[in-house]
Amino acid sequence: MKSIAIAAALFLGLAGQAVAADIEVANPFMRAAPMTGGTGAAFMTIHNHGAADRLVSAQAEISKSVELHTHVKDGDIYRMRKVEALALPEHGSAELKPGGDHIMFIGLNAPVKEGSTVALTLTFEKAGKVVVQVPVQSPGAMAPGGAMPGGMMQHHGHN
Ligand SMILES: [Cu+2]
Repeated sequence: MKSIAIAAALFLGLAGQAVAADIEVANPFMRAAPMTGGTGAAFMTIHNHGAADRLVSAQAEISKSVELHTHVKDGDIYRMRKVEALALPEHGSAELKPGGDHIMFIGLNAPVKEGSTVALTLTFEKAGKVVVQVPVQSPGAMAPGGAMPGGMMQHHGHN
């Protein structure tokens, strides 16, 4: 019984990590977003330990909609663009990071405060749903657990 309890604790208790089938989400973070009705963005590394898969959607309670976004170069400017899916190669990973692919929250129901946690459900074509607890960091955070002084790259800036 003891080992079962420990296994359950490991499965449920690891903050910021979720494993469903072959999917493992590491180092999720989101930037604090001050405006109700505004947008927010979340980032993470998704490891795929199985056959090729695709992240096809994301859901959260915090906003009216959640989209999968990437950045594409348009002349000298990088712009965000909605994508239908993010590819996960066989035994590969997808890195969602500022300036690249990300999860976009549109129409926030309330300000998202630094220090809080957002429950995000990711749906994969093959692996199914994975719930990730995403810690909220400073508005200019560039990496999990760290912040870029001065919020050098704002998500809205598309720079
Ligand atoms: Cu976006």
